[in-house]
Amino acid sequence: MSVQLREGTKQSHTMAENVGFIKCFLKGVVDKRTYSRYVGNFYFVYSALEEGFTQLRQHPVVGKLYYPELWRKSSIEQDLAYFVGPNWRSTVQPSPACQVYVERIREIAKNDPVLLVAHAYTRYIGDLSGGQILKKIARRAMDLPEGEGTAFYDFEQIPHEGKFKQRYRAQMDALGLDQVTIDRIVAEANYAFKMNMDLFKELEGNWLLSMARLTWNSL
Ligand code: 1FH
Repeated sequence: MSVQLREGTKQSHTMAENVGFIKCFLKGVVDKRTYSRYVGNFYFVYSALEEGFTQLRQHPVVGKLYYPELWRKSSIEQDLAYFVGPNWRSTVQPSPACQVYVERIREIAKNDPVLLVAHAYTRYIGDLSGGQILKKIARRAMDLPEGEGTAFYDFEQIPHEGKFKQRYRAQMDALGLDQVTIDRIVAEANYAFKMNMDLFKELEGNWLLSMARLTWNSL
């Protein structure tokens, strides 16, 4: 199943990399305001995902992928405190695309739990793969001091990201799922990629506004 997930989402990955906000992010053009919206949305996404895995800890399939060392909620809380300030909880809100994403995670946690595997794969394996590159870019783009605002990318309880990914893939392969279920999970992973893209697209609009505002203010 791990191979089918990788092959089956390759195209979605390429598409996601090509969203304007991400292209700019990769070039190092991102402001703190847009970035805190980005991380803020992920606070709600990971909260829903991790709540789902907590509730389903005893589930015969989903319970086998219970790895709290992957969880991002508390690291994102640290980053939001840095970017937004101590009162971030009263200001940070999920965007419309974020609400769709969160609702989908809640719905499948309730009605079709095996599909949560697709969401964990898309985010966590992605975080473990591209995270270190994104961390460097974020630090450089926003001129962040060492160790500030990048907790999102640090897996303190996972010393070897590559080894952990291998273990995780092996665990997915050992779930013993039938082909119909695997196909449904691959389809859900592509939907997860699409919802990520929708989040990035929203930010693209916000980012353009921020840049216009900056330009205006410096005239
Ligand atoms: Fe990725 N990704 N990713 N990625 N990614 C890799 C593998 C995965 C980037 C780099 C890499 C996203 C984004 C970016 C996944 C999900 C998501 C690998 C490793 C690299 C180097 C390939 C390997 O091991 O052979 C970069 C750079 C990104 C920014 C442009 C977003 C779209 C994630 C989904 C939401 C997943 C699931 C994998 C694992 C594949 C596998 O099964 O092996 C990214 C795009 C990040 C936009 C932020 C914004």
